[in-house]
Amino acid sequence: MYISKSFIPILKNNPSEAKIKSHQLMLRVGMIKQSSAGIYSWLPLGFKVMKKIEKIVKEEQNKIGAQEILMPTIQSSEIWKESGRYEDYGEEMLRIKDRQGREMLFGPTNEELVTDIFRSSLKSYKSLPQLLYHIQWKFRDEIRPRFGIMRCREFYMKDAYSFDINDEEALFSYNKFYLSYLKTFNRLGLIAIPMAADTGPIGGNLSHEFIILAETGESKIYADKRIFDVKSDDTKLEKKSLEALRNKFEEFYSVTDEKFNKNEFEKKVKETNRLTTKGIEVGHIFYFGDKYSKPMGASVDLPGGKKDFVKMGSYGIGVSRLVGAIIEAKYDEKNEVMKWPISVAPYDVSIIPMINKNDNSALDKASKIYFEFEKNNIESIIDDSDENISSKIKKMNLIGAPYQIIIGKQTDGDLLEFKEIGEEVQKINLAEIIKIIKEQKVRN
Ligand code: P5A
Repeated sequence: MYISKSFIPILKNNPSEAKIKSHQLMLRVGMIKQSSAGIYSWLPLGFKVMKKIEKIVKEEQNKIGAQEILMPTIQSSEIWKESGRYEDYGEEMLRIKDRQGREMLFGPTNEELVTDIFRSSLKSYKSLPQLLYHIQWKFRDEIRPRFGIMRCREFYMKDAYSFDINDEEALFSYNKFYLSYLKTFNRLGLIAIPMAADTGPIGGNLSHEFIILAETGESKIYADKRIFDVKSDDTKLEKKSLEALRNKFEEFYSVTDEKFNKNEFEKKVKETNRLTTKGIEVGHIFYFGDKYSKPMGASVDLPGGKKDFVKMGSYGIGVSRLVGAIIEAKYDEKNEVMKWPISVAPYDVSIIPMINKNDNSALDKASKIYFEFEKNNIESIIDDSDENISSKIKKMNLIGAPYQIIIGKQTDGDLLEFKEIGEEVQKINLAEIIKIIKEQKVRN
């Protein structure tokens, strides 16, 4: 992409309405544009990042055998009356009447709709387990939407649902998502810690939030620091291995505000290991058994001829929130430098030529490099404007491609000034640069 042709509306200064760094940066580099309170349009740069996050989320869902579907955003109130949540959900639910006067709503979540799909399609235990997921816009009429896309009214969520024959199998499904979440967040360059959490309006008695640490987070957390050392790499998709993983994490105290108990915390965690801080909830998983299947009559035939209600769980990831969460984790606000993990970076590398009025040689060189990158599936962005080199670097530091090439007067022959954001400049040739970037991309 040439910056002159791009739709990246950059602001000179930080927008004053934004209180946290992710919101500031997203407005500053034109990733999003507010259309009304808590509702945003996604502009090219922001949309690119969100789509890359979505792709990783999908890949990790597919790996545990979840199948993708797509349910609508607008739902009928009927199924919510069956589950009993139509009244309970309260003012957070956006209710709409169609031209026939039917009560509809913009889905805040999909437990009812997916239970309805299940009950009308599958009848036998032989079809179990089933894991279904979709990635779709949700609407929650939050009282105080804030921090840009972090707590907004319309947001993009991956929600998955599991259907099992009994508690034991359902727990196996739950644990598969538990592992897949750790892997997903890891690929996004984040360290997300599973924490025992409240179930709120979704229900059930087993639930974990996945939290990344950030001072600006809205969730208060209490943890034993040693939980950060727990590794999940060697976990297999087998009951025992997954249980062992959960046990490894659960050895260490880690809870959100609602589950916090001061005495317990002080008893279980010695003072030097106590961590009290804030975090951002990027995922949340629930096990609620027959909370929906029972009132909605979603049952299966069991081996002996009896019937039972299918046991369900649901599993959410805030795909749009993750864009902000990654910025909170990676943006160096003081120096105004963003470095996206290469797995989700809007561009892999920025090319910054020093352009003089009567001399196009740096731009020509930049264009050649650009096409060479393209051939190698490396996405680059060239700043072909006639601004001076330091304001170009500033701009590219905000856009946050993790690598930069600067083409200045000193550039001669094959050697290029190449740097990874935050590291020293190296003088190497294009083939070596391509090799470095490709290796990083494969690893992620
Ligand atoms: C799980 C999937 C659920 O809705 N039902 C289906 C369950 N869980 S949840 O915790 O309420 O939401 C899942 C994730 O969605 C993100 N999220 C939000 N993102 C932006 N703005 C909001 N207002 C918002 N509300 C929830 C969070 O990442 C949450 O973990």
